[in-house]
Formats: sequence, structure tokens, C-alpha cells
Amino acid sequence: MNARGFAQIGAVAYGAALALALVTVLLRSPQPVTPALETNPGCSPGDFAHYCRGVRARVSSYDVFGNHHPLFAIDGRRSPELREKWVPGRRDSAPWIELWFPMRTDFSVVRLTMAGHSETPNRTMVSYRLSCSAGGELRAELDVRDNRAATPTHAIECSGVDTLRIEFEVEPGTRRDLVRLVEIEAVP
Ligand SMILES: [Ca+2]
Repeated sequence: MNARGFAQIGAVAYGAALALALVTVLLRSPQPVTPALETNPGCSPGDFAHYCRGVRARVSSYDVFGNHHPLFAIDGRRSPELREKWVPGRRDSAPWIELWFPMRTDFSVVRLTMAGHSETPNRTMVSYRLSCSAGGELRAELDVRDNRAATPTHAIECSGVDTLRIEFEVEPGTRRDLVRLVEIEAVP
């Protein structure tokens, strides 16, 4: 084999090693979490789930290449800009998002803004479960089975909690095969 042949084999091996490394990283990625930002308890008085209050979001996965980071779900914006939403990875069959409050928090309403708010309405998620807890102890839960609203408002008494969790049921083969969540608000 001549030098060109060795170079071609080397290039193929290098490409394969890079692809393997990328797949390994993607498969082994831990559940991403947003940064711990400085807490300003007085900000956003109508929404305790805003990052400016020190809230962090952890998710089962997110669409890295689409840049649909979970921070978009707690930034206080209900923007029609298509990028500004949390979207899980395509292979995530049981997507969830969890909000961590920096201190025990009371709220009685959770308002969601789904992609149907600004995109096609049939992308609005129908089935999901809300729950809130304190120190790992469940305080309230709500199973939603027939949501049709793009910005649903759910009454749920969460008193002295440190975590709000939402688990979505995706529907393969429909427009609801992927969660597209623009915003979560925890209303006192
Ligand atoms: Ca947002």
C-alpha cells in the first residue's frame, strides 16, 4: 500500500473515532441543569418560577443542536421566537422538567405556555402530570389528561415546596411526539 492509501485509512479511522466519541458523549450526557444565578427575591412578583429568583431547571434531556435549552422555560418570556423554548431530545420517550426553588415557596397556580401559543395548535401537549414536593416528600400532584389550551392554567396547592416537576406523555406519530415548552409560571 502506498502513502496515499495509508492516509485515506487514517482519515477514515479518525472520522470513525470522532463519530464514536460524539455518540458516547450524547448517550452518556447527564440531565442538564441551568446555572445557579444570583437570587433576587423581589423580582417577578407574579411568577415565582423565574430564574431571577434563583430558580434552576433540570430536565431529562434537551435538543442540543436546536439550542432549545431549559433556561428558556424559566426566563419570563413567552416569545414567539421559535428557538426560545425547551425541547427534549428526539429519543427521550419520557421527558420531564423539574424546577428547584432556592427556598421553600408557596404557590397555588401553575401556568404553562406550550408551542401551540405561537405555532400550530396541535403541538400543544394533552397529557402530563404536575407534582410539587419538599425535601423529596410529595405535597401535591395533578394528572392532566385532556388539555387543549396552549396556555393552560392549573390550580395546585403547593405550600412550602422546593421542587415542581412536570412529566409529559409524548404521542409518537402525532405533532405531540415532542414537548415544546415556552414558559412555566408558578403564580402565588
Ligand atoms: Ca420563555
